[in-house]
Amino acid sequence: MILSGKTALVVGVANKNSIAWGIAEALLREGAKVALTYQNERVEGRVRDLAKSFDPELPCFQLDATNDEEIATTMKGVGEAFGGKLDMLVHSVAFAKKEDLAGGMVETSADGFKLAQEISAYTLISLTRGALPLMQAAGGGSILTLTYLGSEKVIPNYNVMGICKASLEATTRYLAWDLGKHNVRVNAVSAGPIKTLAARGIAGFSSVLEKVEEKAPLGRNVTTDEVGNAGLFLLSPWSSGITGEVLYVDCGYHIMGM
Ligand code: NAD
Ligand code: 0WE
Repeated sequence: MILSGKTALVVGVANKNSIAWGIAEALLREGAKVALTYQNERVEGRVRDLAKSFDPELPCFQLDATNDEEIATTMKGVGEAFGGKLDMLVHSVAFAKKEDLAGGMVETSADGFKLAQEISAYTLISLTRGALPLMQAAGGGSILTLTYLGSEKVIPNYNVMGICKASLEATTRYLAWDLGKHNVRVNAVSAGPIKTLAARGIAGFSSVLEKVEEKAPLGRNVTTDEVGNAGLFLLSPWSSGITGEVLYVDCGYHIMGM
């Protein structure tokens, strides 16, 4: 098992369909010790049940990623659970107001823009800063975030999230540059559309899935397991020469021009 003796903190599990859970499962399968966070009391029960289904001892922490105190408390708890060392961090967090994921881009409010950027891009910086001392203690680390094609091509209605994902991908590169000296790598997986909780509220999501089936070289949509395995690769020593990269896990959809 490639990850035996390694430790990971996974941020962004809401339920069993979450991409973050697919990544956590892959890490656990390869022998890693994993800690999870849940955003608030609303999802706490579900996340704790998922954690228990794997291991009753699996550490879980409440973490709203925009709350610096909760980041500090989480990192303290992770340090205590994992002997002061952390090898891997997964950032699988995004949010925009529902009204900003439909209609005209030109209607986007300053509040909606700032909120989406703070949650969907800035939290990669704040979580990385929180995890850095534990990764330095481990002699280095690997950080993974989740992005989407809407960062570089227009996907109608993805709107402000597309701008946030462009910002997130640039953040990935700048953090990779900054943290290389600590042997910490920072990469992103650009996943194809998947029917998760974050996709459920979105009008016309089924047509996005259908378009991929029609156009992608593999003629189908990607699964959470496939994203989990690609995430595992970028988090593990198998990718030790890769940093600042965006890896597409989308059944090839993004290569098509028509
Ligand atoms: P999901 O709803 O399961 O996960 C989103 C997570 O973000 C939830 O666990 C939620 O609790 C968390 N979150 C939101 N605001 C937060 C905050 N302030 N603090 C802490 N956590 C917060 O949906 P998902 O599809 O698994 O999304 C995970 C990531 O994957 C997101 O970054 C999303 O943009 C990205 N992504 C999703 C798809 C897709 O089609 N589902 C495709 C590509 C990329
Ligand atoms: O990143 C995402 C979605 C993230 C997301 C989802 C929601 C739904 C509920 C962020 N904020 C919210 N806010 C809510 O209130 N994806 C990659 C999935 C997605 O969303 C789309 C897509 C795809 C794909 C929106 C329009 C078009 C395609």
